[in-house]
Amino acid sequence: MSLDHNASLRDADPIVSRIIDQELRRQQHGLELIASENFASRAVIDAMGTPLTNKYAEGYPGRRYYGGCEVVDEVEQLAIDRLKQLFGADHANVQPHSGAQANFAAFMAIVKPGETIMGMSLPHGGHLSHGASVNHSGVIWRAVHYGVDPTTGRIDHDVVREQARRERPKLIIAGGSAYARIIDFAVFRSIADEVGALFLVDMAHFAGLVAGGVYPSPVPHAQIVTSTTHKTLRGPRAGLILSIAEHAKAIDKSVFPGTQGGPLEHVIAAKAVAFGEALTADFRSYARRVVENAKALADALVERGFAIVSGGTDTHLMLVDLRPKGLTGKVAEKTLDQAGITVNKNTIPDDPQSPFVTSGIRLGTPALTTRGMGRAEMVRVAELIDRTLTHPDEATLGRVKLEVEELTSNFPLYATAQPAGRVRRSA
Ligand code: DSN
Repeated sequence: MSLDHNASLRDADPIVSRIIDQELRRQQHGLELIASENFASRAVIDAMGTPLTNKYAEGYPGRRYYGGCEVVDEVEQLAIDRLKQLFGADHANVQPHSGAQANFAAFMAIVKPGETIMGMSLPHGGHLSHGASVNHSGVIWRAVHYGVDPTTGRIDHDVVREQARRERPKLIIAGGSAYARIIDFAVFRSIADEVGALFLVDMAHFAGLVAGGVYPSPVPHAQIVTSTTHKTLRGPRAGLILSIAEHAKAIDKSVFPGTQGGPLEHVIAAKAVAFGEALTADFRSYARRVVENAKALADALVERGFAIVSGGTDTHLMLVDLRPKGLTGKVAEKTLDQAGITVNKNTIPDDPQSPFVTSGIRLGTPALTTRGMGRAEMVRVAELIDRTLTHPDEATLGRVKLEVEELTSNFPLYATAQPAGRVRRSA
């Protein structure tokens, strides 16, 4: 370990350096199908690894509690401006450290503790931070949940309306982490208006698809929209909040000083880069290909006897019901991992198994699409998944792993990477 301030990571801390290199190699040589993951560009990663991490900047651009903020003011304002332009929002807060932080700050801004919030249930595809009992949001607020229709696997808006009329929530939340279909935001807003609730959309999963014009925007319908920045949006690991002008002050106060201290300006700089990327025509083409690939993967799996909840997907993700194959999500995740295919086990609606076992896996195409893979590769991926899960013996796992390496080597990732994960040296 060296304290030489100018030493490279490799020289200063070879242990951490080796671990980062190992993770880089894992990402380069594996098939990444986790629906919430993606590969940020070198530019995004570079922006994060900069001296902006050194700066305290509590407050907002032009209104800080520290001196020396004129430079980070510029980068934060740029991120705000690009984000507002990207989604056509009145107000943007780019400081939330994560999606869960964004949700907590947003809820605190508009709902009093003890009041009722209504979101999608976690086992039906919602999110922990939308009032799940194990999350503080389920303790601070009285949380009620809607699910999907057991036969269609889709949200039944009439059922949601009835439940809202009964429960009279102060906040209705749409969005989640494992729902593959387009959500009708106009209907949700009409339900919220009818019962006197505010409407919030958590677009963490599909934000990049909205930015790319292949998923309807929630911004014209919801008073508040939250998101992460690292999933389909392909930015750094972090969060954001958009709102109508009326809630701007309350949102800002709730993020800082309400729930966070100093903003991570190096991450905000990386958000600015990602929002700039998402404003390009190339990003629109990327978003379109993500959805095309997801449909191709779902179709190819169905052809091989897999069941997809709701019969398919409109987005970047799908939920595979493994019961017809006699497998659990836990076994499938572990087996695929051994073949270099990374997925996550996931509950399916009304899952008979526990969340640690599950009857499903969730698959997504944002990361493989970033590598440049297309529909032909999705058919190959479905075939590799099928082979692995049908014959999980050592010989098959070994052969599939070799084929995964061959496939991924045709779509290089961070190809000119420097040692220790430095994908390019910053000045
Ligand atoms: N954990 C994320 C996901 O995988 O969808 C949601 O926050």
